Amino acid sequence: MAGKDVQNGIDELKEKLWQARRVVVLTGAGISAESGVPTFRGEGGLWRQYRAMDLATPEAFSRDPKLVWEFYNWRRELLTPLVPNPGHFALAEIERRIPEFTLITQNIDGLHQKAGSEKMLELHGNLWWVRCTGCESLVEDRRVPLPEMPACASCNALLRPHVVWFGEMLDPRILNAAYEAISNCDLMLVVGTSGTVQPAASMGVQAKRRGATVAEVNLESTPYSDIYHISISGKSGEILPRLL
Ligand code: BV8
Ligand code: ZN
Repeated sequence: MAGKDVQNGIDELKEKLWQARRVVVLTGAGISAESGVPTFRGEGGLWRQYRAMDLATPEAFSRDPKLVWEFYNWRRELLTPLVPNPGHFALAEIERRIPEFTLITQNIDGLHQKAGSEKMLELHGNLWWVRCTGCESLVEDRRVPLPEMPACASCNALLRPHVVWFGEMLDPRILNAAYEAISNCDLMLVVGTSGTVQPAASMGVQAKRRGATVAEVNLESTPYSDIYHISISGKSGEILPRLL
């Protein structure tokens, strides 16, 4: 996308953004890429000879919980020194200026919270929280790495990462809150997601169907780039601050 088109896209999006009352933003791995977090489908998405998709499943965890915990401990170690980038901070600032704002993220890295985002929904859970496979107790545990085969403090059953694996249902309360926000927004901004994973991938189209203006900010084009009203190609860490 030539610089002029990018600037036109930004100008058009800016105008819509600052006249909107209700804004929803959906983010994916791309918004954390400039913080050094490997995206799922980029080359960084690999760990040893595994693809993230093969390990982020309940089947992988029941077959080899030790291997799956090694994968999540690797991500926890990798994330520890990383910090939010200007794209995260720009969204936190937009949240403060828009009357009704909801951030919906597919990411589990916690960088939005670190950047000051508060009105947000984590569709796929959070890497820093663990849940007991026995008593369902849910705690934030920032030890890096976690002990091998971590056990629940109260019932001693095996803990699992508090994330949504492929093939698992999303938390219905979180999903309903996301659909509520999407159904009533004036503008939806979709940032840094390849639009591969459901149900998040369909949310932009759902917003459009309900009459919202939908804009995309993404490094590459996606299956939705020609469907949304505005599509800006570039790095979210460079584009989003230009909206302020
Ligand atoms: C569900 C947590 C109902 C774990 C994640 C066939 C078989 C099996 C399942 C399915 C199937 N067909 C559909 C499904 C459902 C499945 C699915 O969608 N599969 C896809 C892959 C086909 N979905 C589910 O299973 C969901 N549950 O549907 O429940 C159900 C239940 C039972 C039975 C039937 C139905 C659960 C999905 C949640 C999975 N968990 N994460 C973990 O992280 O370890 S998803 C994972 O992928 C991350 O959360 C990530 O965010 C997400 C999506 O990826 P993206 O965020 O889009 O990242 P990606 O790398 O793909 O793209 C990055 C983009 O950024 C790129 O476009 C790139 O160009 C761009 N970019 C890069 N740098 C920048 C940038 N953009 C801007 N600036 C930059 N600097
Ligand atoms: Zn327990």
